[in-house]
Amino acid sequence: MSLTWSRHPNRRRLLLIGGCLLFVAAACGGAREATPDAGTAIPVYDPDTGLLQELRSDRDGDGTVDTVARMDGTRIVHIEIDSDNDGQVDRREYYGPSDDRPEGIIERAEEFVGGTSRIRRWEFYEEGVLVRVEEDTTLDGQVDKWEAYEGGRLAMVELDLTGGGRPTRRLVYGADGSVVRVEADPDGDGHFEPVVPSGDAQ
Ligand SMILES: [Ca+2]
Ligand SMILES: [Ca+2]
Ligand SMILES: [Ca+2]
Repeated sequence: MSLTWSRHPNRRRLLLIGGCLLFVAAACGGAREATPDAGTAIPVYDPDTGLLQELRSDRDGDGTVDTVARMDGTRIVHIEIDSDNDGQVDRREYYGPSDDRPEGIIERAEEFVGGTSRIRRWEFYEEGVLVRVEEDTTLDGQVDKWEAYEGGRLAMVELDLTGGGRPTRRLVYGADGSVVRVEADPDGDGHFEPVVPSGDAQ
């Protein structure tokens, strides 16, 4: 079973299940290596309480730990991922308790501007499924892109094209992933009007 990390919620779910099983396997084997083999995780225990504190894994198999799950016993508190191997955390996922999943369930995630603690992307989950994303694509500290998901599917993207701090353009997506409607609110009154393609204008 692999610990490969994925943006896909269903694959992430597999990661969690896999991580817990690997934890059990590693604990039974008494693994204490400084660097985990690809696809395995190193457990780190509190020396006083004996409780599991971290699961460290090498997601890309380059011999360096890049993914650390902070644990409260067998439950994940958060996962930190260094996706570009520069020693700085690029993404942090926060987990909460779940009746169905003893390892916990993802509630939200943050992605950082390279090498800093500034957040560029916020993800929000319900029942482990992505429902909403906010993003600062221009890296000026202000959200300028909003995504809404339905059943894990991208349903709508809103964009701030004027830098005013609110959406002025809206893209509505169909079930097949294509854009079915474009709307605009150029005067910022919160009322969006359909954008008529220039070739269709009378
Ligand atoms: Ca690595
Ligand atoms: Ca990094
Ligand atoms: Ca921005």
